[in-house]
Amino acid sequence: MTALESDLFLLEEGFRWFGPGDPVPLAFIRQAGATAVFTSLHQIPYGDVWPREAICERKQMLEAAGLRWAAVESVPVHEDIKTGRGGLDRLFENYQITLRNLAAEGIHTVVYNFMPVLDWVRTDMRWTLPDGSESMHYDPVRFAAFEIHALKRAGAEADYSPEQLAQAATWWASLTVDARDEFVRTIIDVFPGVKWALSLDDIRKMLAKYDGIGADGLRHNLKRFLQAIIPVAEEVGVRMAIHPDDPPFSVLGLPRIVSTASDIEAIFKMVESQANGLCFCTGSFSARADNDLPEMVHKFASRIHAVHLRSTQRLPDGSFYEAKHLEGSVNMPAVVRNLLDEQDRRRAAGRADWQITLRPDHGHTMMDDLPKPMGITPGYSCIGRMRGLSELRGLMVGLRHAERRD
Ligand code: DNO
Repeated sequence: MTALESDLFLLEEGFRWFGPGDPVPLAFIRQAGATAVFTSLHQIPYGDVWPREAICERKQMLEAAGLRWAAVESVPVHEDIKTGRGGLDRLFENYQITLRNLAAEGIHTVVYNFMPVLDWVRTDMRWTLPDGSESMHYDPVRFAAFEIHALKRAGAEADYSPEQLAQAATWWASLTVDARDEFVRTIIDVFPGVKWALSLDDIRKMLAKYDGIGADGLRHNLKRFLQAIIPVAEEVGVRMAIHPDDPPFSVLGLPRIVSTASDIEAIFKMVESQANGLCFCTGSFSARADNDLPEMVHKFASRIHAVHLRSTQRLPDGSFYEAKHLEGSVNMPAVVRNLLDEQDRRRAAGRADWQITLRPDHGHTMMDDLPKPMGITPGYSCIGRMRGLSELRGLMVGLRHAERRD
């Protein structure tokens, strides 16, 4: 805890780290002012047990750098669990053992998502802003070009207007073969921390596994997962935090069930337990105009176990880009106010785990990071995230001082 954090009871400041191969070293994270880290053992294949020794080794690595392992992001959920096919008993058991091993090492917060096939989706990882820094952008027209002209998904046309279809065709026709390849990579290579080198055919095969599943089927499979996992999480004191869909609407004709306030309510009801909670990601939720973020924080407060703070700017054509952390469509002061209030409630209740940890989610690629090759995971440049974290820290300090004046 920094002096500021302990004096003003700010939210704990975290930073994501992709492990020893991350071009951003732990020393930089500490210099950015963060005290906590969100990390994962990316080297372990989805569905396998995380051995206790490997967890311990990572934890010691962080502690040697003066940082705390605040949350695992993520213990990935195997696709067979989402589609409900294959040897589920073994997968559930492995996940349970992983939770036990994490708890035994003192790691009590686990982020995961239930997005089918792809994790997050953008159509441009290097979208230049007026100041010359780079952001990430999602444009439905370009996504239509991907689905229709590259992936050739049957029925994809039905998800777009005639204008969008025409624009997509024109844009696709304007690209060289190399530009098309690069664009396709942008869309399908988005699994944080791993490079799977998936092909379009792999994506087609993965999509086919969701044939006939639909939103109800996916909910059923999430409920089955929660019923298997949450009792163990409760027993060992682990808090599971589901990450919302990014973007929070259907893509590739796939169901999305973690996009709105009513989705979250439904998930909480699947298994009523404190251990069945949420990673509140303002960036993901904010890409939808009907999500009232401060209200959602207020409503779900007690079940928020991890926080990602960033903002998106929605544009009238249905596209959005990742804005500066305090700009864009998110009312960040109101969100942070409500989070501080929740943390105060937890502290007043005498809870040992009162501290809520945030991380600045994504940042712009800017300054000295700009000329670096794509070794930087899109969105995870050091300087841009440090700027975001600094702005968020300033916001928290300002809110705390305003309270003291009242
Ligand atoms: C993107 C991230 C997500 C998130 C996972 C959690 O930058 O917010 O990839 O880590 O969806 O499981």
